[in-house]
Amino acid sequence: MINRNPFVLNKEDKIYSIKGTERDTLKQWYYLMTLGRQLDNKAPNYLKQALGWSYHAPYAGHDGIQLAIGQIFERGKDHLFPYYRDMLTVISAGLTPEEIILNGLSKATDLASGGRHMSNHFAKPAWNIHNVSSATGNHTLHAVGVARAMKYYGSDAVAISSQGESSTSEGYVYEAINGASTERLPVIFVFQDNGFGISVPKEEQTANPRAADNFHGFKNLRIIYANGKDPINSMNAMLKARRIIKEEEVPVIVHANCIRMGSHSNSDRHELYRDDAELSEMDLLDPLLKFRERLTYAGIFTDEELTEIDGQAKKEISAAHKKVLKAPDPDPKTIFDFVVPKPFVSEKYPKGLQGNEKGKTMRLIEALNTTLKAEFRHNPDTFIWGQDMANKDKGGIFNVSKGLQQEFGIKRVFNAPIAEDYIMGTANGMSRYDKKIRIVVEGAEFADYFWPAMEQFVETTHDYWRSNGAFSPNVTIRLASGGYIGGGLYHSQTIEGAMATFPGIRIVYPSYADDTAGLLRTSMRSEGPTLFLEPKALYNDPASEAEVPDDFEVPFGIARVRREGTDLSIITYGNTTHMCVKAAEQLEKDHNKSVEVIDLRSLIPLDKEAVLASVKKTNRVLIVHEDKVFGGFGGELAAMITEEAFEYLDAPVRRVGSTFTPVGFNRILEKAILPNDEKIYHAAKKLLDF
Ligand SMILES: Cc1ncc(C[n+]2csc(CCOP(=O)(O)OP(=O)(O)O)c2C)c(N)n1
Repeated sequence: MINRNPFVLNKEDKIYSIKGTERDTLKQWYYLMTLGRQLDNKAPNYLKQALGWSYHAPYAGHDGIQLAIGQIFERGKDHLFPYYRDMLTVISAGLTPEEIILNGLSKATDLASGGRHMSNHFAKPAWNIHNVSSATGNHTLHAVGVARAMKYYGSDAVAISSQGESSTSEGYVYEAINGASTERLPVIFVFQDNGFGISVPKEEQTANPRAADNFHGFKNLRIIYANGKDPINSMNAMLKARRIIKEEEVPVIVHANCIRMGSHSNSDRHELYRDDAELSEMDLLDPLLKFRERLTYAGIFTDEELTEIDGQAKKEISAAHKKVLKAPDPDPKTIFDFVVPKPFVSEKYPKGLQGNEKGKTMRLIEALNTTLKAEFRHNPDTFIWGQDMANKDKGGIFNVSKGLQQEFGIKRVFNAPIAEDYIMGTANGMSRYDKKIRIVVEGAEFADYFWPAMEQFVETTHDYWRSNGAFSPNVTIRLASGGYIGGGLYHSQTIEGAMATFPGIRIVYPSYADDTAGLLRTSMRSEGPTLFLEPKALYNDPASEAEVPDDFEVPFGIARVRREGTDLSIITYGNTTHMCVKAAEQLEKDHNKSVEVIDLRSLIPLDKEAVLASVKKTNRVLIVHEDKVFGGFGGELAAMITEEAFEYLDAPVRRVGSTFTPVGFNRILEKAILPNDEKIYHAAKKLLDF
């Protein structure tokens, strides 16, 4: 039996030729290539038989470069980000036909995702072969992130990212290559150029005939061209890339010329946009046949010997096929498994004390700053980056990160380029290196600038579920949020309403210094992503002051009763918490009404029990938040209350929030748009009178 597993070459100085390569090595390569091609040809049959594999993108024509990527990948050390066409890449890296077919048929035991992610998205997390997105090419950012960790921890591993040439037009690919070049990171970006993005020829996609040429201006970047159809040439190119990374400490693009022998995928018909002449040429250029011809022409193998190897591969596939047909399908009961990892559980404050803690009195900004520092001391594998947040004595535009770089150094505390997607994507990537790593990012300078990072935010919310629990990015995303500063558009928005629609994220929104410290600590010690929204108007507001014990921790999903009452419940969080307390106090004074104020602190997970208990006590409820009423988080709360406590209600559930407009710059406009004490007071009074 031929050993199909890759032998770790790692001989960067080696240069291959047909005649100068050991016969055994050539035999293994041929075996991998014929095995891959037979599986590639067999995949569509599964769909025809209604067994699965409904998405298959054939790789035929990319044989050389894919063999080479898999061969130079060092298992368990390097990190590989294959794309949907990379079947031979992962076979060459060591995946078995059984593992490939399990993925194709979306079985429960599929290593990549247990049937959750699309077929042809191959992965083996235990070997650092990552389960990548369908958003084509966005794993370039993950490769850069993990490479940042390789460099920081002094590893000589490399990150290999693979994609087609058309997806290099995506902005995030530019961000990835720009960043890898600036930071001089060990990444090999492989562009497999088959001339098409589905039906679109590359000349309609990109400025240069070779997409890699678009990146020539980067100082710390090398570009290598390879014949992606030829395994020998491709091996030499990939080894050269490794060699350059070692010697010059710069990232490398390997631009591999390939052909696409088939349609883009099984839902595409290339005869609709390619003519007969072009299609018939594909067969003449078939890389597997060419390799076979070279092996026999050079007298290394006879035709019979190669046919015998074809037969061995066929047998292996047939055995794998039979096994996979018996493998279990995913169980529908498991859909709620692995949405968000279990959070850090506080031993000191298991019930989340309600405000009697003793400690230094601070404002919100100091709570953030001291907790960040304390956690950086607690866990040496903690990092933070963001825009304009760390340069000598300047600790960010709001001073939250003041003193961090001086104490923890520029390798743990640093500025990011103005590229929000890069900030998020490299955080996701870096946390793939080791579970012990914790990353805090300032996701954007103002929450309103976070939108360019949305695609990586979505990615980050998917990862845990999509990988069937194998990976979740340990990232706290801090965002200076909200208005009341006369900031106008892009400086006043609060975005939790939109963000809460994504399963897979925790969202917290404190409004006092103690909760800020406690929730930040819990976020930074937890596995999985947390969106940490900071009401920036309160950073220096004395209203946010509270006593903060040194080691304070606040569990997620526990609301805090800010004021007890019996006549009306106000449910709120963030900036409006303080306004609700004031309105409640005024109602008591003016009308002798007892108003309860519940500060949610954490939106996901939500303390439903506390909300429902309060509603059942007061029978009236007002929901208040700064975000827009239309499409805001309050809509979810209102629906939940009416569904689960309708019989306790003596009045309709009402909401106060901002208008369905952007937030205006002039203070007169801002006041008309955002909620305030007065608006809350009147809405509460109406409900009390109902
Ligand atoms: C962000 C994103 N946009 C669009 C798509 C749809 N799509 C899937 S494959 C593809 C073409 C990609 O072409 P290329 O990068 O050249 O790779 P190839 O499929 O040719 O190997 C497109 C547009 C996608 N998957 N992701």
